[in-house]
Amino acid sequence: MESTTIAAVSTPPGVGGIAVIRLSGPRALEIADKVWKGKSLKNATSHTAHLGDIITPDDEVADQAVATIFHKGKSFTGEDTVEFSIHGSKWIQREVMALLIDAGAAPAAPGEFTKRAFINGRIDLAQAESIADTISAESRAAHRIATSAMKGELSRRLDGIRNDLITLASLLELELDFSEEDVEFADRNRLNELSDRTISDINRLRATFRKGKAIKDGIPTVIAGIPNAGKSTLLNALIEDEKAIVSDIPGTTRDTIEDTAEIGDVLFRFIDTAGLRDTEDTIEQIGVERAKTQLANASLVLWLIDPTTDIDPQLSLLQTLLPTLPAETTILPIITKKDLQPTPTANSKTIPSMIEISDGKNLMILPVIEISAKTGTGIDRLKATLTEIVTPEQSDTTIITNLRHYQALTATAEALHRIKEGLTTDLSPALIAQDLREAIHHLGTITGAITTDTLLQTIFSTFCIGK
Ligand SMILES: Nc1nc2c(ncn2[C@@H]2O[C@H](COP(=O)(O)OP(=O)(O)O)[C@@H](O)[C@H]2O)c(=O)[nH]1
Ligand SMILES: [Mg+2]
Repeated sequence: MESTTIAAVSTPPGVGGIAVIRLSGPRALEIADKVWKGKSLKNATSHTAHLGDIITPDDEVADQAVATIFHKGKSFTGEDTVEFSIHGSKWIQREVMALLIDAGAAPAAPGEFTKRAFINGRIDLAQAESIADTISAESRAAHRIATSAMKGELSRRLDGIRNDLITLASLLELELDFSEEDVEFADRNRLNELSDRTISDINRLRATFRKGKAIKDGIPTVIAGIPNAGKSTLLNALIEDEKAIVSDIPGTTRDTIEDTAEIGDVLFRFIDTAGLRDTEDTIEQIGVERAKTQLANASLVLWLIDPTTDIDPQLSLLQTLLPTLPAETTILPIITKKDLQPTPTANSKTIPSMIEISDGKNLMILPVIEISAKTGTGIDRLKATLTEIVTPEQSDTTIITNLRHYQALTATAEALHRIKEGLTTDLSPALIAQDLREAIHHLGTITGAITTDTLLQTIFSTFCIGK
């Protein structure tokens, strides 16, 4: 149990209608009373709010405020907590903080309230991390994933897996104690079965990471194609702003331009790129290289095809780029400028409804979406398609978005694979038990059943002050 009482402004820096200062620790009520004129806060019931004045030691009123009381064991941190809602001027915030510190409180470190909630057993580590994710969520989908983890869904799933492993480990340990007598307490088939089940459970979770992270940060969606295909016009239409310069001069966009938009609950990070072509202009060349780097990290590629000029070279260019894209990347071919008369090839005046591209091994047949970013035709249809592609399967609500969790799951799976291998090679129970302990350890680091000071320091130092 911490002995200090900490205080911090929990609302964002700057001026607001009100600001909230939190005070948490064994002396919270006593310190609060020192700066308070009104009903005694120490004698107040938990979960009650009180109007009063915050006063200086000279009895001068610093602000009129509302104090909300939460008693030890019933508060977020698990400690006695007072939340002062004060007027949100910068001066009042500074003044009230100074008064609380004079009265015996210490300024809270980043994430210290949440860290105390963890240390006092109110939440586990994965839940604590998801609080930070909830605060930074920029779309309904990211928020949904974070709150599900915050409520403990991920933790419950991991605890279930870990408990199974612990049961088996204790049977194996028992066997080691009786090693003279050649008994088998831990059924090898069961151990093998459990390893299989756990590995596939863990792999299911691991498989959600890429998508989970993309949902959290915004799905990287690269808009690419030849110069003048209409990329910047489409970016502006999708983000509903005039962020990128549009002109009929090929090579106008020479750097990548990014912005996000929430479409159907999901945040997309749209990246407008320089048109791909061989160019003598050195700055444009750098832009083309940057476009290629973006493509190499894309979840989605909107490949824009200009139908007012021959489309065949535009399709071959896509084909050439295909091997540089991640295997999971989804490509959406989009024919632009639907409002204009197309001349797609020398021989044909009609637009194909499907295009075929091949990466050398597999032939992909992709449906074509036609749009006019200028008139808005097809933009809703494109948005609907984007949402369809990325909406997470409803069947699996537990999604990993945190690299630390992903790495711990990977290490757990590796230890389980060693167990399986050990079972087939009749490895000694002592060594199998060792791998099992390792699997349990790695899994435990996610929820914080196993932690170190350094780990806690790393996690909570990324939080903001006041959380
Ligand atoms: N008529 C028409 N012109 C378009 C459309 N989209 C883009 N353009 C024009 O095509 C030119 C190139 O557009 P821009 O977005 O800068 O292309 P980028 O080089 O691919 O970024 C500009 O003159 C745009 O106004 C469209 O849907 N219809
Ligand atoms: Mg452009």
